Amino acid sequence: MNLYSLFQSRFPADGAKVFLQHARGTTSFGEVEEISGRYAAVLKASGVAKGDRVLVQTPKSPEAVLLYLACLRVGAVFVPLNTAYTISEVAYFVADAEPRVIVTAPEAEASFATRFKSQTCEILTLGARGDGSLIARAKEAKSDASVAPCERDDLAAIVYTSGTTGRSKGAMLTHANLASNALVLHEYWAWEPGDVLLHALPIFHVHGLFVALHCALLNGSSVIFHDRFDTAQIIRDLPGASVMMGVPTFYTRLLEEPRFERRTCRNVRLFISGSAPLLPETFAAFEARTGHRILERYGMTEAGMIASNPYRGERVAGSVGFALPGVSVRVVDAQGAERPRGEVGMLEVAGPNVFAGYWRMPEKTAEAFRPDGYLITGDMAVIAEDGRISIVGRAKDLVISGGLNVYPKEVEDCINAIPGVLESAVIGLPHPDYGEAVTAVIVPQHDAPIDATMIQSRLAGKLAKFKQPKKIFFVSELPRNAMGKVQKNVLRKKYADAYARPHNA
Ligand code: MLC
Ligand code: AMP
Repeated sequence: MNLYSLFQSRFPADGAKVFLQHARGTTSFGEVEEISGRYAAVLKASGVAKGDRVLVQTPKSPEAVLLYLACLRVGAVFVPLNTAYTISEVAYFVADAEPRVIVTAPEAEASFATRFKSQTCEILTLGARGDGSLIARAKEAKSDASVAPCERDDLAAIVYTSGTTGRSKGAMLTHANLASNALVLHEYWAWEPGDVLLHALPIFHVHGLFVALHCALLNGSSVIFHDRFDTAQIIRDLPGASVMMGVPTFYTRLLEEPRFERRTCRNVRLFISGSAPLLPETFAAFEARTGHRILERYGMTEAGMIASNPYRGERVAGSVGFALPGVSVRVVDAQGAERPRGEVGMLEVAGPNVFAGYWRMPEKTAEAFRPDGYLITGDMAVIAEDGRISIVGRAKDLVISGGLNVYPKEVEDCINAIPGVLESAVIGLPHPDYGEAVTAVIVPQHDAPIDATMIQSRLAGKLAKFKQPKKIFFVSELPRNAMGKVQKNVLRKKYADAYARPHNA
């Protein structure tokens, strides 16, 4: 079944019910049907057929949500990109995904047209205010009421995740992957009629796009739709919401604000956190301030949501709860042998939520799976006797900053290419706002006149801002083990307090 048909089957009978409530007005469920049908007609007129990729790098807007739904309706493969990516980064995704249509912001149209003129694809635009050529054409189009029939394995989206090798991989997610995960979460988190979701996450990642929006769509719920996370606006709108989802940074930022209090949360029944570890201190401080125990869940792009603390049972700080219904997990040793309960090992997962592999990378797909079909997550975990899971570390060299993944290898490659740099190591260090902050430790070539400002300016055009190091340290050599491997744990220890707040702050 097409995922859109599943949503459609749950839309409220009253088409006037508001789906998105946003700064420029509202979008009703009736308008979702009508306008996504118009966008679908525009996409088809641009030559998009089932299976074609539509690559989208636009600011967050209600229209961008409808564009996603339009892609589902056509059976096209939605390829969302972080708005922070530079055009050099986008060029990689365009070459890899070979989209039939690219949708970008109006202000980026000229540079996209120049850069991608050799591609056989059409460029449409969609701006933050609902402007752009997509919208202009949609106004002239007749809404296409059809929904492409889909098989289980048909792709709904390709979501790029960076890799430990520094090259991004496109995770292929099927209609069945997304539908199964959405249905399970909707049930597990006990969505109720009348629930209102406060949405401040970006919509280019699984958290904001799939986890949050799919639950609301399945519930026929209204969504208070913010274009970004802004603490003051959240405090203003939270009293009208019953569910909020966020990365841990959302919760630490709210706690920084004295105006955020129990009264602000008077109508909320559920706060959910994920995408990065929620510190037990944040969990405790949030409960003390609001009376709410944040429900932490765990997932990854390749598998959607994997585990969650229970809605009614005990929510334990530092634990991500239990494998979701229909999802199997196990912890294994370095050889892949299953470890007993209570022991640390690599977490592996299987189930209908697990993706169909990496786009055009069969060897990377093979490396990601065990022969029996379990996906190797790269996360280290313990499963207790009762099945409760705690994520205790990462085997993959990855930094998660404010819920955004940064692969050190990609940043190191860029730094090492700068003249005057001998080598570098990029690490994540504890940060009070972002959880972890990207940090570079650089060995200059002998007497090379390089400094942090010069390195930052060289990285600016190449890497998205969130991947750029927040601090840079220079050393004469990197610590290595007997095998010659850089000991990042030694560096993490040495610079552990680099972002610590002064005690009297
Ligand atoms: C923005 N900046 C960041 C950053 N976000 N730097 C490091 N880490 C981040 N996450 C940059 C900005 O470009 C800006 O640069 C400067 O840092 C300060 O910006 P800010 O005002 O702090 O940024 P803000 O816009 O407030 O964004 C912070 C944030 C945002 C945490 C609200 O990054 C965010 O919404 N994160 C959520 C990411 C997410 O959805 N992850 C889910 C992935 S799915 P300048 O130019 O000002 O110097 C997944 C699976 C799962 O992981 O389990 O869910
Ligand atoms: P992504 O590749 O962006 O989907 O990020 C997935 C990764 O985020 C996982 O493999 C984990 O390392 C991390 N992650 C997500 N949720 C949690 C959580 N609740 N606790 C710890 N790590 C998490």
